[in-house]
This record gives sequence, C-alpha cells and structure tokens, in this order.
Amino acid sequence: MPVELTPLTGTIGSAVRGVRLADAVEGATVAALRATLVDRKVLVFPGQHLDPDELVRAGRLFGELTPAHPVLPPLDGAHPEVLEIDATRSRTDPRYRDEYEQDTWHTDVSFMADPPLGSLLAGVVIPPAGGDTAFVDLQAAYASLSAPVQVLVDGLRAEHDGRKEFDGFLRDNPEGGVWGGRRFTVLEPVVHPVVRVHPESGRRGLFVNPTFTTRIVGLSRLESAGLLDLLYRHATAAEHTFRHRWAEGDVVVWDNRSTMHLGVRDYGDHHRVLHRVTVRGDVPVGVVPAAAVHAAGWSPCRGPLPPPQVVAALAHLGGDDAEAHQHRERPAPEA
Ligand SMILES: O=C(O)CCC(=O)C(=O)O
Repeated sequence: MPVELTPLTGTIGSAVRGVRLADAVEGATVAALRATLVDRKVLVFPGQHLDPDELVRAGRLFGELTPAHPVLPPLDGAHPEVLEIDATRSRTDPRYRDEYEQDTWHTDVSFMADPPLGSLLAGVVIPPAGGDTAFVDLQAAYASLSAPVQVLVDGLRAEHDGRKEFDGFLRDNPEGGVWGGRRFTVLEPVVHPVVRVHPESGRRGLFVNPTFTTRIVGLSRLESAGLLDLLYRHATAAEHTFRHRWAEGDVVVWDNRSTMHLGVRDYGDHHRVLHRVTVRGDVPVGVVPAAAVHAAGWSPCRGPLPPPQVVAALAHLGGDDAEAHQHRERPAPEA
C-alpha cells in the first residue's frame, strides 16, 4: 500500500497512512518520513497500536533514542527509553503535579544543552472527550514577526532552567537520572539562542517556551519578561497552532527543534495515558553565532543595527538567510 500524506493545516501537521511503524525498516520510505517530519513538523500515524517494545523500534527509525527523561523514571526496567505520561497520577500524588502534567507550552527537555530532535507519543488510554495535544509551529511564528522584531530576536540568547519543574522531584529522588551518559542529581540552567536555525532545513524558528525559559540574557527583568510575553502571545496565536484529537492507538511524532506543545487538561476525571520516546538531538545553533555576538560586544538593545562584525559573521553563514538579514538591515529611505 503506498504511503499517503494528508496535510492537516497549511504549515504544520500531516497525517500518514499506509505505513505500520512497528514493521518499517530503514529505506526510502523511512528517509521520506524523516524529511516530511522536518517539513511538516508533526506527523500523525492513526491506528498503530504500538506496545512499548514496538514504540522503541518505531522511535529508532527517526534516530538514536535518549533515556526516557533526564530526571523522571522510565516506564519500567525493560523500557528505559519509554516515559509514561499519566497526568491523572497527580490526583493520587499531588506532590508532583508539575512533573506529571504536561499542560503548559514546552519544547521537550529544552533545559538540557542538547534537547531531543523529536518525540514519538503513543495514545494508550484516551478519554472520551478532551485531552488533545496542541502544537505551535515556531518557524511560522518567527516568519510572521515583523522584520524589526526578527532583527532584535536574531541576536538574543535565553536561559532555560528545569529546576522550576523538577526540583521537588529531585529533592525526593536524590539519585537523579542519566542523560547523555551523565548522571544528573541537580539541574543547572543552560543558554540557547532565542532563534534556532534548523540543522536540516536551515529555517529559522523561535526557540523559547514558557515552561522552561526563564529569562533573556542581557536584558533587564522587565525587558525580558515583556519580550518573552510578546513572543509567547504571538507564537500561540491560532494560526500557528495544530491540535491532535487522539484515538487509542495513534502515534504522533514531532520535530522538537521547530515546535512547542502541551496536553490540553480538559478531560475532567477521566483517565489518560500516553507513552513517549525521545530521539537524541544536537546543541541548538542560532542565527548569529554566539562567539560573534560575544566578540563584537553587540547587544541588540544597545542599538537598532548590529555592527559590521556581526553582519560579516552573518554573511559567513551564506545562503538566503544571510542575504535576507542584510536586506532587512538596510535603513528605510528618507521620506
Ligand atoms: O500529554 C500530552 O498530550 C503531551 C505530552 C507532552 O507534553 C510531552 O510528551 O512532552
């Protein structure tokens, strides 16, 4: 049966039919799925019904898997890569509400230096109504910012900090968890570019999220909070979003480098369980290399235009991006 792709919105989300992930093997179809993931950012595979072993196999089609989470425990000892998401657990164990509920906008594990490339989520117990997963297309959100705001955010970096979500859990579970071969018993903030250049497509996207991003580096607290609020309000506008209504057995895969998401907590007392695996990712790269910003001593809040050293660094990046950037930086003609 040929693979059938159906777009679910203009820029984000495609349904994929005609492939059973548990049986797929490396080859042209899988390569095409990976390329489609970069382009469409979210792939929905209805009716897969994957058990945890099959989910792990399916995840490996997209790359090497990470442990389930840097801090939270896996489903069980036989499946160290699988995270069980069961928000209803917080009813019996309210200590860990933030850890169990994934109901605020986030990009998975952005509080680590190398956040996952993507995640696969399998619907195991689905409530009769509600409990959608909602996604934001962070590339579309960047593209629809006005040019002066794009110039501003292109050179900025932001801190991401897992402590506000996971400190309570780590206090009670001091053995911590393993990520990238290292044991983490405490989490330290990391710094990522505010605008991420996608390592495969070269497209730019916002890379901040309200769950883990704590501040924009180099800005006052007021400036940072105000700018992040503007970016979140802009990014979560309906035209940048896609919502998946679950049926049991669905698998949803997302590109974590160009999206953020949440589980909509609107299913009352019903039970809802999902299983997730995450694919190892790389260190996010920005538009202006961090070293160039640092060396030039440039801060966008000191002036509207970056100095020649930064423009030169952008030109080194080559391609349409650098040209587009330089074009935007040309002062408007006098009226
Ligand atoms: O519960 C959901 O729908 C989303 C799960 C989630 O946020 C995650 O896996 O990171």
